[in-house]
Amino acid sequence: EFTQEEKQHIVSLWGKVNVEEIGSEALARLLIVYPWTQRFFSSFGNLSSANAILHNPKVHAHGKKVLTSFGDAVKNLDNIKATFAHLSELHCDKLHVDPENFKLLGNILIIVLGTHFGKDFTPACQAAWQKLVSAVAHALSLKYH
Ligand code: ZNH
Repeated sequence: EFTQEEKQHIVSLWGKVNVEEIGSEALARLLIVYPWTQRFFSSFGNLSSANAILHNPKVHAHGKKVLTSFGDAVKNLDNIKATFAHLSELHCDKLHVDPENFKLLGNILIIVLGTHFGKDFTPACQAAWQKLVSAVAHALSLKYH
């Protein structure tokens, strides 16, 4: 559960987020920092170097898609589990993504927000976002069986 103050931190920062820019950087960093995550994206073409990943148009498009979907959590802070129930099933049954990866992406997202927003990403703001990325990772893992 989020306090009013946490909700404010989350919503106000989200209002400044460019989902294309932050989403593509977060996914690219995931693939660079944790190279074993590349196995899920074998259809994305050239992922052979950090530079190739950073400039790969499919990585950009998918990063935007994932962060846009993440935005549904921001709009449904009181209802995150239900919001991601369907996507949890999809990632388990069809995509076979180990849920550990949701935690990795969440932490990478925090770092990208930190690099983009600098001092505006205050400790209190980070605390609220840290809670959010955990809640999303948890919600996405609930349908695993
Ligand atoms: Zn995911 C897909 C979301 C994480 C992997 N995804 C996807 C989609 C979405 C998402 C919306 C689309 C679906 C359809 O189509 O229907 N994700 C998401 C989110 C998150 C995620 C929200 C967190 C936050 N994912 C993730 C991770 C991984 C993944 C971490 C790994 C590493 N996904 C994936 C894949 C796919 C997806 C592989 C498919 C792609 C293609 O297209 O092929």
